Amino acid sequence: MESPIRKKMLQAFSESDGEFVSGQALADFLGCTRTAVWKHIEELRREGFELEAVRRKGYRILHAPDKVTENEIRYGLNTKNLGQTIYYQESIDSTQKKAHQLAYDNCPEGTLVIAEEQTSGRGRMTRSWHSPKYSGIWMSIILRPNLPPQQAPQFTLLAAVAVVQALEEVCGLNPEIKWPNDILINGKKVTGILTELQAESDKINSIIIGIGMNVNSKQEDFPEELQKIATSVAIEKGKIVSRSSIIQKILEKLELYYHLYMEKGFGPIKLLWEGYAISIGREIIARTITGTIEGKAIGITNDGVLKIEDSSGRIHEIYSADIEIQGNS
Ligand code: BT5
Repeated sequence: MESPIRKKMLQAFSESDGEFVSGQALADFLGCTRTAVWKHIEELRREGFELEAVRRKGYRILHAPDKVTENEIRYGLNTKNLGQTIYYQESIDSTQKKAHQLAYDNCPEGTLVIAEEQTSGRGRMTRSWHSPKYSGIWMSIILRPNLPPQQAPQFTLLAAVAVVQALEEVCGLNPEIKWPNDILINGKKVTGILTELQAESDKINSIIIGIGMNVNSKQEDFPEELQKIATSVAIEKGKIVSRSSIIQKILEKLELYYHLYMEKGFGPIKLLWEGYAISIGREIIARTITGTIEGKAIGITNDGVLKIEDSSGRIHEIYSADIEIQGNS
């Protein structure tokens, strides 16, 4: 975690909206000396913040670096809970793994675990998730809804809606969702979501939502086996994009839809989700742990479970699977 004083300092800059904040005002606000203010300003510079210092006016931030440190994310973040506690590491094995530990140790709800790179990023089951340094968003968020464990898979769909809308609003892209956890642009995967649980038999203790998004990777940065199936925000947009602004928007949307969900249930989320889903109405192949089902995806239930109608008219309910859309694998 980073220094609480610097956290407060960024809050002061954030509120000043690009205007100068005097050294004295900062010192008063932080309850420290002007020399201490100067030291923290230097620390921000070392982190890549570009700060202008003008005599008799004070300091202002000209440019925040594109890192995903606690400071970067907090500067301009508009949430009440989500991302208000941040655990950042330059390099980590898996943010998901760390989030499990923090959740177990009773960290505050909304805690965000984020890293510039993951050395053992993971997907569902035993799959790995390619997470190279600085080029993507590798993060996990801890929620503590008072719900039965069966409802947890709905959070994957809720998170998918938040991610799609963040990409629309921040980047002007039009991603689609492939049930349950893939976000695609032009048929290629830009984001994967991994929802995991700590629960007792009838009650969720923590939901850990892992989000992996390729942001500034170039096509040749992907390993051979991902070249044909993966894409990034920068590839689709044709330019580099700030990761922290996408993260902030995802956190804001997640908070919004989390509250909506707790107030009104899954219904409104389901409607939004359906508006972005590509698999619905298509012929698909669903590979589950127990076997393969082919048929038409006819929708999701009110619980977020996928319904497939096979050629004999039988309807299957699928809780978890890999989906291949026919003629568009
Ligand atoms: C997922 O699994 O899509 C969930 C990925 C979640 C990653 C996040 S990053 C932060 C947090 N910490 C973690 O350790 N994990 C979470 P699944 O549906 O099982 O898809 C995995 C498959 O996606 C792999 O087998 C590859 O084929 C493919 N893949 C791996 N890395 C990729 C990447 N960077 N971009 C696109 N596809 C990738």
